[in-house]
Amino acid sequence: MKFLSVLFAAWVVKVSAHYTLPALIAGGVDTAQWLYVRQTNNWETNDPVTDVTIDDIRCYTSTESDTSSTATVTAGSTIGFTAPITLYHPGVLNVYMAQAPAGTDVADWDGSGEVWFRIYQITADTDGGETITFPSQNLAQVTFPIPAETPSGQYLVRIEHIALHVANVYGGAQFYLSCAQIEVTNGGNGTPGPLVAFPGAYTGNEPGILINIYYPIPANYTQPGPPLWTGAGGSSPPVGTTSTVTSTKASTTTTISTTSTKASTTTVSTTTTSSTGSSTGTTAAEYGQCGGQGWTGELLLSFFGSQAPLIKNAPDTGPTACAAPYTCHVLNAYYSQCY
Ligand SMILES: *[C@@H]1O[C@H](CO)[C@@H](O)[C@H](O)[C@H]1NC(C)=O
Ligand SMILES: [Cu+2]
Repeated sequence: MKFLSVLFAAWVVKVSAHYTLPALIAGGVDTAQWLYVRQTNNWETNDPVTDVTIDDIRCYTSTESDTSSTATVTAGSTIGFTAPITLYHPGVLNVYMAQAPAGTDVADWDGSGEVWFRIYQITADTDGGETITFPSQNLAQVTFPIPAETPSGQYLVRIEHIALHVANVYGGAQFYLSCAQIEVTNGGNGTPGPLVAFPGAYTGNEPGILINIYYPIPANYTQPGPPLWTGAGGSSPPVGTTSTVTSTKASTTTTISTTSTKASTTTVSTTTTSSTGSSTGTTAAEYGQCGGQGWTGELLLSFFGSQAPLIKNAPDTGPTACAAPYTCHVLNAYYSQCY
């Protein structure tokens, strides 16, 4: 048994870490990993960026120096990213675009400068302090439209999932991100903005980045980033207002401008971090520990559902279930908590 525990510990260190967003969805096709998406430093480790002031917050390619093929997509069409290991942490999501300077192939461009505009988000849902939920959690893919008004040209598309499970301290938020290379065709005459730089867009002190999502439960949530750009000349109109879309292009623009951006979320959920149901005879109270390395094999079970039988023999040293109505959530490799 001791040998097994040691083996499990090593396994956890190697593979417990996190996730990546390595593949572009374009033309309705789920393309190969790292074909149109620049290979990120964490392609093996899956580790996040936690320092918003370093260049890696842009495309996370400092050690890979990778460039990719460039996918051709039509303005107004829907593209996306897949996450082979689902976005299993509670967090929020942003998508940014940046146009390569005229005459520069996007494959030769690093995306530096105040060039990034934000086109899509999946934020957190709050209700005044009763609950906070994260609709992007556990997604295996994320799709979103390229605004129809986007001018034709070559762009980087940067997706980031900001995991907030340990964001209660500065530098605790975890940025899982990658950049795809696309060429937008049949574009419009919009002026994307406002523009921000990476690094520069975030200080790390934003209320949506430096936040304790557990206690007290936040009454409201402020999505990090500049206002969304969904077409036309400036930033998006306030949610709920009607915008006049003069473009003759597809109705996509109208939809985005006038409805919640959540409408186009693809909800593909393939894993669960809940471990209620397994039992050691006792349950943990609210905010109590219900798993983690050295606690039980339960953490591994939640990461590797199909491989669970392999680890059933891990020693139980504490409760793995939560008192009703709470459920067990994996915060990191070492700690799972009831809430
Ligand atoms: C909630 O709203 C208040 C008042 O606008 C603001 O100060 C605070 O930062 C917000 N909290 C979050 C987590 O966004
Ligand atoms: Cu993680």
